[in-house]
Amino acid sequence: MTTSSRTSLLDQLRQIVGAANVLTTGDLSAWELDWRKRERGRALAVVRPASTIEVATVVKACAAAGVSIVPQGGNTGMVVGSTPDASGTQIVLSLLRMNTVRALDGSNLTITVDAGCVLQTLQEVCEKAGFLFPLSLASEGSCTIGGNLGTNAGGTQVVRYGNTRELCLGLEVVTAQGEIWDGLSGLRKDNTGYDLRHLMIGSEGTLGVITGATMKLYPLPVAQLTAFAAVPSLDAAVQLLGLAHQHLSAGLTGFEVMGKFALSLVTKHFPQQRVPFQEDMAPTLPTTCGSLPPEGAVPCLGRPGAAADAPYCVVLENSDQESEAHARERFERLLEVAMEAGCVLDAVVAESITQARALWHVRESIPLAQAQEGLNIKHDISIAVSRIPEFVRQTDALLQQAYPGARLVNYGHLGDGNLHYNVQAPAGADAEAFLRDDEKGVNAVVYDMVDKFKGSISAEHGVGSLKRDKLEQHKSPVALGMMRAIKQALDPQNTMNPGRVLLIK
Ligand code: FAD
Ligand code: 2HG
Ligand code: ZN
Repeated sequence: MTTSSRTSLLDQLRQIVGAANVLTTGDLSAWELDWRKRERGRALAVVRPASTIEVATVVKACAAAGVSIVPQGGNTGMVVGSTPDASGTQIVLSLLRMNTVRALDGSNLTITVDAGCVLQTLQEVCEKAGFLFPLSLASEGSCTIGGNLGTNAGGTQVVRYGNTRELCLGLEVVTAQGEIWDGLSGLRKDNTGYDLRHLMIGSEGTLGVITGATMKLYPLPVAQLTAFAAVPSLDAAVQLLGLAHQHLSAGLTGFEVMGKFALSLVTKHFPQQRVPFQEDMAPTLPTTCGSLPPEGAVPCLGRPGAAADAPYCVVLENSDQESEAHARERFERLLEVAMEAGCVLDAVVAESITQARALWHVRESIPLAQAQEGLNIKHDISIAVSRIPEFVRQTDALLQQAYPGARLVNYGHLGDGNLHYNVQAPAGADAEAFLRDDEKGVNAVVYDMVDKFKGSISAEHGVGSLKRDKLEQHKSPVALGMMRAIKQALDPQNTMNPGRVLLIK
């Protein structure tokens, strides 16, 4: 790009969104550095439109200049998909100024919002109006609904409500050519040919820019119960999941597993948090095994010290439309049966919303604790739930043999068969050197095992640029061919988030 065409494009962009919303100088790291601090890019400019028309006009101007666009929401993505490459030629299109709630239709059980709406804001607006918007991720204070749709985010309520895809009834999209597609129908039935909404969801900004969305709402649950249970093995956790499905049916809204080492990172980096069943608590507190402020102690259901050496813990949640008493009775019956069956060693059931939040907070703090511990290798994988224990046994053994001392941070959404099977450098080792020297080898071990167990190398975080090469190796050539044909048809100039998801030769 010549200097004069660059200047001319920047002038056009300033006219479209206002000079204050075209950032080219100063510290742009909030837009240029990914959340995991894996890669720092350099943008030609960060452009912040305030409306769909502005997005369309920006996209048209960039397409005419042959300049590529990286759509960005909260920049909390895990796979280096929302930051520019190092060329200094890409526009970061930040949707954060587009944060209006356009309409809430209580009878249709839908809400229509701008794509830059922060997830937590959306949850709060819905709750105030008496509805539940169930998508829930630890990054909800900064991720946006556009980013959630772009990645088809999962989170902690998928076992009951599905991924973001299942929660979406309509989209508004600016195409790679700068046209506006209004698909904000809010219809629950519409079989009029190819479903473009589902093509856009999970396309990580490579097919167009999502500017608005119509999402499903649910009634608020009458009662919500949360337990933190220590289990003797992953097999036991899977057995507990089966019992939870049987006893709670659609009331089961969350089922998360956490390995002992993952929990120890929370204790280490956030010592103010009380993690139930950590060694220093259970044996010394015979009737209370984790005091969760501010209400105080939560009674344990098991015998004193029963959970001291548990290799895994589970957070499970039961939401009910009937009374609190009914829900609690059912939930405690489940835990009793599970203890009799030997698949739960000990458990605590939160007695208030504050305690429930504290238990969830422990689970949600794991990625943050892991980031504090240092750079790490993440594997966001899915395997049939029934095969997860065997996968972990075999893969743990292979990794320990090839990379002695590597620390396995294993946790995730067991209810969905989705593990965050992450690897941290051996204690005391240089994390950067570990990633430089061993990331490829570690990935090869894990992803070959994922193939062997017929799993997926990306369950919920997407592909971005970090896993693009892995996709080439692990996805079928037929599937890749169809994906390339779609990309070619919708974005023939390859200006929408190029280099992400697919390698275009
Ligand atoms: P960004 O990071 O800005 O973008 C993500 C991708 O979507 C990029 O490819 C970008 O180009 C594209 N994109 C963004 N906006 C648009 C748009 N309007 N139109 C088209 N494309 C767009 N993910 C999960 O699935 N489950 C979890 O439980 C989970 N927990 C997390 C916990 C933490 C602490 C963190 C930091 C992240 C977590 N994530 C999780 C990952 C991340 O939060 C999600 O991927 C989220 O959906 C990204 O939203 P965002 O607005 O930050 O998107
Ligand atoms: C979670 O489930 C997120 O907490 C983040 O998906 C996972 O950091 C990770 O590996
Ligand atoms: Zn996750």
